[in-house]
Amino acid sequence: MIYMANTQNKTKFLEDLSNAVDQFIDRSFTHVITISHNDADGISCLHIIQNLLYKMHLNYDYFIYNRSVSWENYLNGIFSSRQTDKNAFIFTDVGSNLKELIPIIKNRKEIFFILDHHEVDYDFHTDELPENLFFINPTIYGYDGLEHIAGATLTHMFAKQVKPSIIKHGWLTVIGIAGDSLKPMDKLQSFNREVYEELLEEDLVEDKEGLILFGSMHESIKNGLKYSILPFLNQFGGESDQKITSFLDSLHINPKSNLIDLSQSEIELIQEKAGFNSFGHFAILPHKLGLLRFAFEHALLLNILCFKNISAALSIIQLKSITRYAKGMYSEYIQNLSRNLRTLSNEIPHHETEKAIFMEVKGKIPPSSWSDTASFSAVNELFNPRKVLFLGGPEKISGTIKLSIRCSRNYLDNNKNRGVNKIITSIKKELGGVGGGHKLAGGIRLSNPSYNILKKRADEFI
Ligand SMILES: [Mn+2]
Repeated sequence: MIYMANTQNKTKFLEDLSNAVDQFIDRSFTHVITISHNDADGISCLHIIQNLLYKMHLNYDYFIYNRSVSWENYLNGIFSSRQTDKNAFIFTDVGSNLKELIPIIKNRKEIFFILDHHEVDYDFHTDELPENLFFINPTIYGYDGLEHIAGATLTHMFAKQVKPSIIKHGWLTVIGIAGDSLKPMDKLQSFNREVYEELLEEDLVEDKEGLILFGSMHESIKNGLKYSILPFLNQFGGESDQKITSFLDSLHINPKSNLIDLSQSEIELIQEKAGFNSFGHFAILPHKLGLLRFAFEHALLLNILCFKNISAALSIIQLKSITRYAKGMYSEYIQNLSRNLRTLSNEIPHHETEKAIFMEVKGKIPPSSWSDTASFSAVNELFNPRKVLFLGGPEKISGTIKLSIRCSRNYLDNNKNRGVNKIITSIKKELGGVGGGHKLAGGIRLSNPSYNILKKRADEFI
């Protein structure tokens, strides 16, 4: 049968999960290779699996995959010439590129476990799955990988079923959830919510409520307002200290007080006078200190480090407090991002069609920041959330036009889930170019003439 479920089938999903767990236990492997994604969710998955394998006294190696090369090239660098079904591969959060992976796996003797929450890249038949592959992906049973289940949530469920004591490492799961969902904890749904509540009951994480200024929860209220990236506050984000200090002075609130120590009445006063509403729940990792206590900020730090220095990302998740190096990276990132979001929110669309907004930001925002600026302007709905955002400009090295393409959740709900990846596919079909992505985010490089056609006829591709 073809899996293209629109209604959720929890029973079937849990059956797949249990089957994979049984196989993983019964086959008593001698060596395991685990491969995970280079982001906060992926690093959390990796550490959950590593803890599991350690508890099982299994030998293992691990690798990080950033999806920049094909699976074939990547795995050729890892596969051993001695193949045996006593060796297992566990892939977590690295995508479900079954079209590429099935032919590779079919020709191997090792046993593969794919734990993933990204959509499968084509309409596959379950009878196509090779016997040495156990594929667990809740999106084929109608779940949404962004809303319902993070990679770390799925990995947590798998690991806990193998060894219940793995729950002690559940704080790792919360980092994955915070990094992928980008939501206050009271907005979690489905498996993310179930697992989070279970961890709260076990006192492995703490849930607090207060003013949500993600990116800066560990800061003073002054810096919180200035450097919050979720929500990005139009009136304060990237503004001068003086403007924010005088606002807080006028409310008789000490600008230096810790954001998380504000009283209920102070929070209400700030929200009322500034005209925004961002009260909600956030997660605290009780055994960590400073910035690392805050699940969202911890996850964001991992995401930043994954791009700058992957080994720093892998080591910081094991540390109790942040290093000076990482702290520097973090502040630089957050300052740049809030400045870029300010720049962008001051601009009017440079070209607009019925369904698209084009922002040409060359010279205003550095190219290395285009992607993140586009992402956070979409999640903050800085542009009409019913349109698709194309942000970018000419890139010197490649001599092409580089575009980051984003849409909002709101957009997907109103356009039958036809998201960015599908738009990119139809652009490539007619105009060429290189690129790809997911429902909410993606990117493409186009020639100048193609870009001009795209601007004129954007609505046809959307
Ligand atoms: Mn993920």
